Amino acid sequence: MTLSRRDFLWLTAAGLVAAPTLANGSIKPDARRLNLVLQPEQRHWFAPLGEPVALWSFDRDVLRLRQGEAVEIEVENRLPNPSSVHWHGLRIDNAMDGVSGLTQDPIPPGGRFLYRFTPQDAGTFWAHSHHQTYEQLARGLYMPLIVEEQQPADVDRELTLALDDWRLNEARQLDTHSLGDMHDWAHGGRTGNLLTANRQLKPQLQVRAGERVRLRLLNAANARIMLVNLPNLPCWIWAKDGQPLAVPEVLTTSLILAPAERYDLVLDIPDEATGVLPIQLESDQAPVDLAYLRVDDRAERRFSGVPNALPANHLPVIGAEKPAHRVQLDMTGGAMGSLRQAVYQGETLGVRELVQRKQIWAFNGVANLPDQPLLEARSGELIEIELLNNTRWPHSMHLHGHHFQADLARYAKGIWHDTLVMAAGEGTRIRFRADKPGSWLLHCHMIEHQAAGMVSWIRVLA
Ligand SMILES: [Cu+2]
Repeated sequence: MTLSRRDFLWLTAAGLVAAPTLANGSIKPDARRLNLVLQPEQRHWFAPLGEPVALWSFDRDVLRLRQGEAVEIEVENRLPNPSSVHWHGLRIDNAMDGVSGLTQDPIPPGGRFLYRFTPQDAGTFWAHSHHQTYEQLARGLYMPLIVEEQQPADVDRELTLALDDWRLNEARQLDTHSLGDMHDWAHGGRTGNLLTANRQLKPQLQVRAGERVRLRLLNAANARIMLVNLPNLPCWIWAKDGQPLAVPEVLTTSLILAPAERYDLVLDIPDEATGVLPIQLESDQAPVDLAYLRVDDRAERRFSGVPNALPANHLPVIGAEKPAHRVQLDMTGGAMGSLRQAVYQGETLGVRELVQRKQIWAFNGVANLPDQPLLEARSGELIEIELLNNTRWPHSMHLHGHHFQADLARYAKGIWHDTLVMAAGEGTRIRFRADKPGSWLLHCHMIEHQAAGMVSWIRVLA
């Protein structure tokens, strides 16, 4: 393999991250430079009477980047633990994907890492820890990431809601004692007892009657699948996982928002709306209010009727041709499952031994990251993976570095995903074209399931 000068620059940048002064010297003049800090946070959810809740966070609420604009993001780790940052849904170089142990070493406490990339796709993404993720996500180490279109979209206002589900203990602090709880890991993952939107309790977001609003929704929870309701609001799905729908789809039921999924919605605030309009989660009992749109005023209506599609991003085309690679991914394990044994770190183990090693799920009979990839493809080849959820649980399957299409009837044909929720017992074929060389994870984003075995990877060769 020959290296171009550009390749060489990437390599040196990756190698120099521990020394910021040297890293500074390697900045390309056209890249926008940003700093991000991973840090402890005190969140005053129960003020003025309660103690603040200790979380971990990025030092900004939302990261906004621009499509096609190169950035160099220096991440500084001021946490007591190592960490790394995954730019979920961005199709960037593998070395920048932020998967500790696979694409980089974790950033030690006090350390820095320089991420350099150019977002190709405009849309709604997010950044989150990809080191000890079940713990770091539960502590709040994530942030919405918006890549702006080159032309502003046809709306009066844009809002973002990052939804989360926290588990607090009786002292109203994060329940860290139950991190790693094997019962959670074998069942539906770690669900919580406090729901937030943008890390706030039932925030009120200002709108005006008559406005068209773009609402970006992210499920940042470890494991809770959320059914989101926007009662009495005319609403269309504009994009899923950062990729616009070719034809916006009217939303008539609640929206299934699984961990790590994002939707961009278009809402028309009725001309006669007043007061507060709830955004709710369906639950077994009464719906739970997550946030409110507070109608403060009235605007002249500028937009009505079915919205135009957002401009499509330039994704590799999925043709009708025969895929170069066709593999199955047999998903097994978990409570009430039929897993009897699995290979873990090269050794075949029975269920009791697996549980001792905190493993209880398997892909193709292997618990956790196998030595060999699920498949090896060349850049440009079409891949088909048949995902078979042979468990009693839903799963939210995420492929790194690529968007894919699935043949599930509940999605319009041609919708792109980087994360796909599958019901218990469900099967689907996903198709995508191998893009950038490197090692790309495929895992469940109900993140305890990943920790307990549901993770594999593909290798893309140049
Ligand atoms: Cu899962």
